[in-house]
Amino acid sequence: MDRKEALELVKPHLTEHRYVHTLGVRDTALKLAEKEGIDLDRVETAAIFHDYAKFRPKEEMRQIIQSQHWDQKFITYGDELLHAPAGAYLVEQEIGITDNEILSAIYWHTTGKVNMNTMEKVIFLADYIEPNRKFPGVEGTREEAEHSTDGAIIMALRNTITFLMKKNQPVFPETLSAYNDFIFNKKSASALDK
Ligand code: DGI
Ligand code: FE
Ligand code: FE
Repeated sequence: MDRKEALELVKPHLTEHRYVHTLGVRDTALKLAEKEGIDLDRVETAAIFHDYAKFRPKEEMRQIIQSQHWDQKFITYGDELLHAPAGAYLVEQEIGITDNEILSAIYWHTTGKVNMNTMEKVIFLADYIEPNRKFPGVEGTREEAEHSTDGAIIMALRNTITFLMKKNQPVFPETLSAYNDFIFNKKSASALDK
């Protein structure tokens, strides 16, 4: 599938704002992928479809997670989590994407996970730092991403976990595990330690 076709397929499923975000994720993911030395075409496809299910009815997404026997905590830890695993299912069913790495990058793009592969990292981070994102802390994370993909993911996870805790919301266990995993595997001291 070429880029133009992929964009035409995703567009009707998104609002204008979310489409612009998707283009930002695509551009940012391509830059990160180039730096990390991974396949650009597949990263681009994952980026274009990462929020495919964002506006699906919540009940439909819950049904998918139930019928696939996926971790039911995706249903109980907050509705914002539904579109990531549901999106992986729907792009396989409706778009015909069968590449498991692309599907996994979509599945985990909201929560992160332990032992992320490079494509999962690139999509997760690009979603957080793409140029249209405006939330507090994003500037520092963008800067760190210039030096270290893992370092920037630690910052993104920390910001998200802190944000959820301040709002008295539950934190998906795999998100906490991802944070611990990156901290344990951190290669050297960096701006993060200051
Ligand atoms: O879909 P996007 O807006 O582009 O971004 P996203 O897929 O990262 O979703 C962001 C939302 O997900 C935001 O409202 C915070 C929420 N979120 C991220 N990680 C967790 C989470 N919510 C819960 N409850 N637990 C998490 O671990
Ligand atoms: Fe998303
Ligand atoms: Fe997104």
